[in-house]
Amino acid sequence: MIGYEIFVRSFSDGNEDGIGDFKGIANSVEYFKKIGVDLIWLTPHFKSPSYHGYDILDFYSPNPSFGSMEDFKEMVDVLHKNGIKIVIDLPLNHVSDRHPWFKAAMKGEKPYVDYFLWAKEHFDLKEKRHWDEELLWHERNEKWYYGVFGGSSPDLNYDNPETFNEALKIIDFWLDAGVDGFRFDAAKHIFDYDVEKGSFRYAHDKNVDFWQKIMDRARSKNPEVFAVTEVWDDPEIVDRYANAIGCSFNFYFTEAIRESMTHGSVYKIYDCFSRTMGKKPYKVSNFTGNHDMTRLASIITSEDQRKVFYGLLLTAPGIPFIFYGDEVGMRGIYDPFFTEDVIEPLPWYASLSGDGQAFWKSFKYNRAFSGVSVEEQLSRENSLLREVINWTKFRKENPWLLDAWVEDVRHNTFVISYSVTDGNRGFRVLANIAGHYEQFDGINLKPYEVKII
Ligand code: ACG
Repeated sequence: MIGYEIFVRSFSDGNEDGIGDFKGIANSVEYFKKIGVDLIWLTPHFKSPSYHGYDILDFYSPNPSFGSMEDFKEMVDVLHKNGIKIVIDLPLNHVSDRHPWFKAAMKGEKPYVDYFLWAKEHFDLKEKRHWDEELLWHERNEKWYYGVFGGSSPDLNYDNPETFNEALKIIDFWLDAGVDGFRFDAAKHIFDYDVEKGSFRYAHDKNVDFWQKIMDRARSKNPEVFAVTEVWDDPEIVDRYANAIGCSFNFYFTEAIRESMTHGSVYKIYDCFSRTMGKKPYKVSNFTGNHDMTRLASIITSEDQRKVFYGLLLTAPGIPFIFYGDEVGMRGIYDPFFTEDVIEPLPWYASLSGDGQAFWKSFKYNRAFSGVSVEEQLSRENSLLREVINWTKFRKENPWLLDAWVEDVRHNTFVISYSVTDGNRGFRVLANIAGHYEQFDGINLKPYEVKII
């Protein structure tokens, strides 16, 4: 199984309004097959006032810019008929401040007041998030409410069993609509405020228990349901959530390879493969990048080195994910105040114009005729995209990698070497991240070569 993250607005336009949509995704099945991906993750497709969609207005309606519920179901059908699974992004932690629940709560209406978290006297209302300078508490009409992702997205209070029941209803609804599973957004934030102490604190055990119950419900409806968590934290913390949910994004993989390749030494890759890819009770999900970070091609600027990245990604165990456009070398530098830079429309054509091309924003990082388009990448021999396709073919020929693990990780300064096995089958990988010849364990490696023995 190979995953592919799609930012819906930016992918493919099926109704000539310049905005990517469900129809555009259904129209792209041949592309998915060509590049070898068979598990699509859609970023939030619900009704929402923002371009990113993570602040939801209605969990039961698709964003009208992307199509109707009928269009959504048609897309799911087309994907399924072509052997492609689909998971939806589910931000259960918060809603939009324009959601009817929050509006009712602001008016003091029951039961909605208890759907949210309100300040008490001993709370520190000036406290900021631990990773940046954003405030946790927000004031409106002299009422203070909690919103870890800002005032426009108040957190839901899951100490209230009624709120939890709403979450279960949402899970049921979308599984009934035919989706194969979920990407659980902000999984470590469900309980991240200590109301006794009046300060921020992750309650990991309580969060894991929450997800376990959500998964029990999802599995009772579909025993094959697939879910992946977003827990952007140390590998040891990620483990705890992954055990309950069954799969988790391995942020350390993305970070370690980026760092190793820019610094010219594989040490971080060695540390990452040793720490995160041993035998586990869950599936690990390594990925090229996502919509919250600078794009791979803007960090690892050498295409040859990026080919090595794909070699590591597609020989490692679990479920690899490609962020749409990374396969053609899309660029974009993450700016927390302007996140649009990393979610530019996928350039289908060298000229950036033609059927299906999305246009909702102008192109800042991915210009016409810059070599970064599906058209140019498919027509050039030895392009990044052609290499990605070779690696996804390799992956398909080795489906056992899904349940494999890594053993015996070794390295010198430029070469990383590891065995991948499922207990029955296996191979050894040697990858040279440098632009010169290397020798490791008596084996010669060309510049940027990934060798499988
Ligand atoms: C998700 C989505 C994101 C979305 C939301 C809210 C959550 O992908 O698009 O925002 O629905 C934190 C959260 C994540 C969140 C990101 C954006 N992502 O935990 O759930 O912010 C540290 C912190 C992390 C933090 C990260 C951010 O620990 O918690 O992620 O910084 O940079 C090592 C360390 C690790 C450290 C990293 C980076 O890996 O181990 O701990 O992470 O280094 O330093 C959307 C929009 C937003 C909007 C919001 C409402 O994109 O613009 O505001 O919705």
